[in-house]
Amino acid sequence: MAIEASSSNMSNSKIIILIVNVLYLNLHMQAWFMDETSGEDQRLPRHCYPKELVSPDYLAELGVLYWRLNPENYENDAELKKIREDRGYNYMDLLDICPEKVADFKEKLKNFYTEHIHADEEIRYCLEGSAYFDVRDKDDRWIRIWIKAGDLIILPAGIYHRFTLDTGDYVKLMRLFVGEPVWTAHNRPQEDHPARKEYIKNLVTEKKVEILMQVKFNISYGFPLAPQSTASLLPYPPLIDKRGFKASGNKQTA
Ligand code: KMT
Ligand code: NI
Repeated sequence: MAIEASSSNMSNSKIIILIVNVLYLNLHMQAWFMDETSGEDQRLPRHCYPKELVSPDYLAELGVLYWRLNPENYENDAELKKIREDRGYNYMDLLDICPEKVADFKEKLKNFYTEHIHADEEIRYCLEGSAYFDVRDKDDRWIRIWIKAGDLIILPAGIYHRFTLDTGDYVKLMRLFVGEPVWTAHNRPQEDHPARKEYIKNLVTEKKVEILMQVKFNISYGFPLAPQSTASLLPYPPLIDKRGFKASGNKQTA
């Protein structure tokens, strides 16, 4: 009897974990560290074994932001409208990517999958299908981000990244931009590019977190503020948000 009860409890808790997982995966884009030794097709997931999932918080630390929206309602979506207004995204176009609709498909995909940065944010809203954005983390490891219908993703200026379709071979994307779009890709290495330098400067490193925590501790316990040498690492001025990235520029078209 006791054994029966505990085994049924066990299966209940497994079911709850499963439900929580399903809800979590539905709420969040999935992201994971890639197996970089794998020579598999780039359209395959390329998980490490065992899988190493990446949290939304870690992506935010890299400056990668996302929203889950309703892709069916993109023409009248108040949430999308607000994001566009708040961030100044006054340019918009739509792009279908699949072998049938893109001229020089192979060449384009090859370029998209070549590691690069941009001088501005890269903003993509997936309306149909799915695809992968790969971004480099602080230790230069590849993180694979799986975008599906409803995922709006923002990659910060200066982050090394690349893009590929998955095995579904189709994605419909909305591209957003502040002002006249500039899609120029600067292939790696770009360590001297101003956007790259700015990105690196704003990255919240372990060291910065340590110093920030120390300063918080000092303030809480009435010790003097951090010495001058650490001032440049502090979030003031200019004010930076939790992710360590300043709000995006305010370029506007006339
Ligand atoms: C880019 O810069 O256009 C890319 O990284 C590919 C993303 S969507 C076509
Ligand atoms: Ni790009």
